[in-house]
Amino acid sequence: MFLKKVYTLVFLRNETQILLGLKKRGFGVNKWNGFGGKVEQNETIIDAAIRELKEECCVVVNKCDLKNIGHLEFTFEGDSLLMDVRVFSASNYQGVPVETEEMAPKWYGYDEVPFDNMWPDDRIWFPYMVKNKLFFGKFHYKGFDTILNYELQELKSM
Ligand code: 6OG
Repeated sequence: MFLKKVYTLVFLRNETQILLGLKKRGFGVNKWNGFGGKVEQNETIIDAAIRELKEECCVVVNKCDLKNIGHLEFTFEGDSLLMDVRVFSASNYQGVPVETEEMAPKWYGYDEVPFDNMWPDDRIWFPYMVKNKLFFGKFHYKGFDTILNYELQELKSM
């Protein structure tokens, strides 16, 4: 039996670039990733996505501009936690991303994404996001560097 916790993960994107943040503390420290975190009790997933993006890089996004593009499940050998991560993309937002205590933001061209300094799963599902395909993936890790097995599929709808 797994203890499931829901998380958000938001990527700001335009035609040529994607915004990543270097995580400065906590889970995934020193890795580049999208912006997000745990959905709190009595909070909708969308509201959590908006809150975390604002907290982590001071950008405001409207509900209607957040597209749910993917769903990822992560489990770790010997751990009962199942991280249920809802992935969003937005191209309309207000403000300029700035560094916070949690994240240092940086725009990357799609051909210069720093996969060597990201979660290993990203290399596998990013191509779906870049090609605007909806996706569902499950990744089982040993430690934080090794994927023991995974499944990934394109979805027709979320
Ligand atoms: P906080 O603990 O900072 O939320 N996250 C992952 N993202 C990717 N790309 N791969 C993983 O592989 C991940 N595991 C967790 C979800 C953690 C943030 O990190 C994401 C959240 O946005 C294992 O509150």
